[in-house]
Amino acid sequence: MQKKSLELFSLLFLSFLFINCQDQPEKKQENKKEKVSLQMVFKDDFYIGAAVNDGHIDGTDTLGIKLLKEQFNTITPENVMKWMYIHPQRDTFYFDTADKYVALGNDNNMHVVGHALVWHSQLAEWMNQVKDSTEMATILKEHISTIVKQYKGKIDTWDVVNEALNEDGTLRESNFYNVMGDSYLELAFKEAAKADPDAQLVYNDYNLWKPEKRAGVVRLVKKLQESGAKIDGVGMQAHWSLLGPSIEDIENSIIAYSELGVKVMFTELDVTALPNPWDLNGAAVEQSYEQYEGDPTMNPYPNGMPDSVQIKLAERYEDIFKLFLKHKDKISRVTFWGVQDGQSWLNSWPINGRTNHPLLFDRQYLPKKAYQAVIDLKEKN
Ligand code: 9MR
Repeated sequence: MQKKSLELFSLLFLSFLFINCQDQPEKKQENKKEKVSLQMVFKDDFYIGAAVNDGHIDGTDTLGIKLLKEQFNTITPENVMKWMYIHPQRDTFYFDTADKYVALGNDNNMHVVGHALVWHSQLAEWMNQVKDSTEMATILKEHISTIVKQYKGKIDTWDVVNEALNEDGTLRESNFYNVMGDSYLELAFKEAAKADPDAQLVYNDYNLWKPEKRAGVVRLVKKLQESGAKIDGVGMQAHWSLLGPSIEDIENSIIAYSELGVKVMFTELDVTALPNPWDLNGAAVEQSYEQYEGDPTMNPYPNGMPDSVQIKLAERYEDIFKLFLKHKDKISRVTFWGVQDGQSWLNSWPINGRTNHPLLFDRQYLPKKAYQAVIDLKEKN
C-alpha cells in the first residue's frame, strides 16, 4: 500500500516536471512577446512617441501611462503648453501642469517635446489686442525666453512656430504677421536658440505634403537660415486619412525638407477612417460641421470598426511606416497624436461627437491590427 502511494507520488512528480519543462519554451516566447513594443522595434530608426493629455500628466489614466511607458520613448503635450494655458495674462505664467508634463518625460528617460511657443490658435486673448510691433516683439521675446529657460536641458525639442503658412504656401495673416510682418519668425527662432542653445528647434505645420505648401516651407526655412537663425527640423503633422495624401507626395516633402539640411519629424500622426465628404484635410480647427452632429451616416462605426476597415487601416499604416523606414536617415521622430482612440481629437473634429479610430490602440488600450502591421514590418524583415 505504502509502495503504491510512493509510485503514484513519483508518477505525479515526474508528470509535473514534464509538463513544466514542456511549458518553458512557450513561457519564454510569451515573455519575449511581452517585451516587443514600438520603441523597441524602432530603436535604431527614430524616436516613436505620443501626445499626452491631462490624464497622463496627473496620473489618473493609469492604463494610458502604462502603455505610454511600454511603447513610446518621446512625448508631446497635446494642450498644456499652449499660450492660453501657460501665459494667460501678460505678467502671468502658469507652469504647474507643464512642470508635471516635463517631469513625466524626464523621469522616464523620454525625449521631451515642447508644443508650441508661437501659434495663432489657442492664443491668450490679450495677445490679439497687441497692435504695436515693438510691443509685440518685446512680448514674444519674454514669452519665448521665459518658457524655454524654465525647461532648459529638460525639453529636448521645441515646436517654435506652428502653422504659419496658408495652403498656397504664403504666410498666414495671423496677428503676429499683421503686426510684425515675417520678422516674427526670425525673432522666435533666434530667441529660442538663445534661451537653450542645445534644444532642437522645429517649424511645425499640417498638409506639408502639398506641393504649394512644401514650396512655402522651403522658402521659410531658407530665409531663416539666411538670417543666421538656427532651425533643426520641419515637423510634418501628419493628420491623414485612409485615402490620402499619397505616399509619393509625402516622400517628395521628406526629400525636399531634408535637402535643406534639417531633420524631418512626423509630429502628430493619425489616420481617420470616417467619412469626409468635403475632402477636408489637415487640421484647421476653425473648420466645423455642426449641422452633421448626430447624423449616423457621418458616424458609421460607433461600436468599433469592422474587420474589413481595420485591415485597410493596417495596410495604410504599413505603407506609411514602410516609407518612414525607407527614409529613416532623414527622419528623427514619429509621434502619434494621442495614445488610444478614445482620446483622439478626431472624435470631435470636424464633427463633434463621432467615434473615430485613428491610432494604433483602441479604447480598451489594446493593440489593433494596425499596431501589429507596424510591428511586423520590423519583426519580420
Ligand atoms: O488635439 C488638440 C485638441 O485637443 C485641441 O482642442 C486643439 C485646439 O486647437 O488642438 C489640437 O491639437 C492641434 C495641435 O496643437 C496643432 N496641430 C493640429 C492639432 C489638431 O487640431
